[in-house]
Amino acid sequence: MSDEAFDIIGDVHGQAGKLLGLLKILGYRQMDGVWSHPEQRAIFVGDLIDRGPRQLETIDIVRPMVEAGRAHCVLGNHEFNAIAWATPHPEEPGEYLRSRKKASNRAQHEAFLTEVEDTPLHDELIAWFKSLPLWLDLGAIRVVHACWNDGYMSRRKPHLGQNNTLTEELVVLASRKGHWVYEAVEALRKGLEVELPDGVFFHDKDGHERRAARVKWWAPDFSSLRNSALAPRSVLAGMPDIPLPADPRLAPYEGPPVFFGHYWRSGSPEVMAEKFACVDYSAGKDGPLVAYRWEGESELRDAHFVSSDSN
Ligand SMILES: [Mn+2]
Repeated sequence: MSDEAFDIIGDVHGQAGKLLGLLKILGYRQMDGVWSHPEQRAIFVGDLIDRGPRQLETIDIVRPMVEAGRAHCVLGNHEFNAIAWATPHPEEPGEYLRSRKKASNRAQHEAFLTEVEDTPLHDELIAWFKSLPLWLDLGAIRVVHACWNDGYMSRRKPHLGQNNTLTEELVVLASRKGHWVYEAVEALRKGLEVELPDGVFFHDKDGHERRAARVKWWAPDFSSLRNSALAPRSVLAGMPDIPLPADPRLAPYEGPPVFFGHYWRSGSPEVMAEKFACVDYSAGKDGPLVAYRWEGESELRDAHFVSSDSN
């Protein structure tokens, strides 16, 4: 058991106003220019950037906290995309690991680019993103952006930099569809997707036929597709009631509580299960920024969530 206490803070997505509001509610104060708390340390689950109106201000709050040892921050899919956007493609001259030719790639990254493109700060921030760990295992708790998966993590561990960071080589491989590193990074940042048996499909909320389902990796068992698929209720109702195909990646989780972000939840914050709390309540859209105040408990409780105002 750790004698430390942590506030695990959800995806900020450039909403510096919500972040400042939440830090104040949590009792943080500026000390020598760094937001600090006498007893707590903060942990950010990633996705600091994109979407919101105050990108640099968000980083200017979080980065000094991390550098002063007042906070940890793990890498989110938006930071990963920012790295890939900024990294030249090794085999295609003029291209980048995340293609700049695709309008949707730029649109998703526009708020950040507007504030940093063509400035030296851009390179500096990309270097900082590369210093963020993919996951944190603090003994008494674990933190990852989207998905804790022991199999993927142990396979990647030997290839990672110190402190579970991406290496230059991994950034390239993680952008190569079909490579196992790509799949591992996708899973950790976005969640686990399972291929359905031949001929089995369902319709997603837009009516598209889907032959793979995203699963709740925190599910207590994976005996039924309907019980472990991550989908709106209306979609679940139309899913075939079949057992999930056997998949070595799907194993019931064993370990200390896991905190994560990523899932754009809404409504009143509540734990997913005894050991699992998602702290993303859509601050990037119109939701509040949410934190979970962890004070040593091994069974997580709804009453420990703290929310900012929604603006
Ligand atoms: Mn996010």
